Amino acid sequence: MSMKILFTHGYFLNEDEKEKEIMKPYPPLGILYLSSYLEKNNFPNEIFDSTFSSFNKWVNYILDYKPEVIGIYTNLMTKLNVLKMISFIKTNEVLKDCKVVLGGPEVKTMLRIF
Ligand code: B12
Repeated sequence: MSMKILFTHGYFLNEDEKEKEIMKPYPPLGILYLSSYLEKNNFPNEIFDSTFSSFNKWVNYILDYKPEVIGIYTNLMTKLNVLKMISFIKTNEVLKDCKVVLGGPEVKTMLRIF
């Protein structure tokens, strides 16, 4: 039986006034690479791209999918949302066995928090 792996990030375009003016959002390349690499090596996985979504929709998705491992891309802009995501996961009974793995350029400061 394969593990339920989910990749996600904490960027919500709707919270980014500057980017809403420019409207040239970028795909989450890092997690897309990881996802395709794992898939190629027989680890099926899902991606929740939060860009056009909201925190509430993210919550509903997580509760429905119930990942066993969740990999979250973390950068300077998104780290507060990522902290919110982690604390949601860690305080939810349904997700109590879910392992959280962080990656991306802002992991070091997160280590100081935990
Ligand atoms: C292209 C780029 C941009 C583009 C596109 C941004 C985008 N949203 O995609 C533009 C020019 C728009 C941009 C803007 C900004 N950027 Co920029 N950008 C980059 C750059 C040069 C490359 C990013 C990239 O696509 N890398 C390729 C992908 C494949 O790599 P990756 O995402 O890092 O993922 C790899 C690993 O990190 C890891 N990984 C990623 N996620 C996960 C998850 C898990 C679970 C695991 C295990 C591993 C993992 O594996 C991946 C594959 O190897 C980097 C510098 C760099 N060389 O990395 C800066 C960088 C990411 N940017 C940075 C910053 C600060 C910004 C701005 C805030 C600048 C500003 N003041 O406006 C804005 C933010 C805009 C936004 N809305 O996000 C900083 C982030 C610093 C930080 N601590 O978070 C960086 C690191 C540059 C730097 N050294 O300062 N940026």
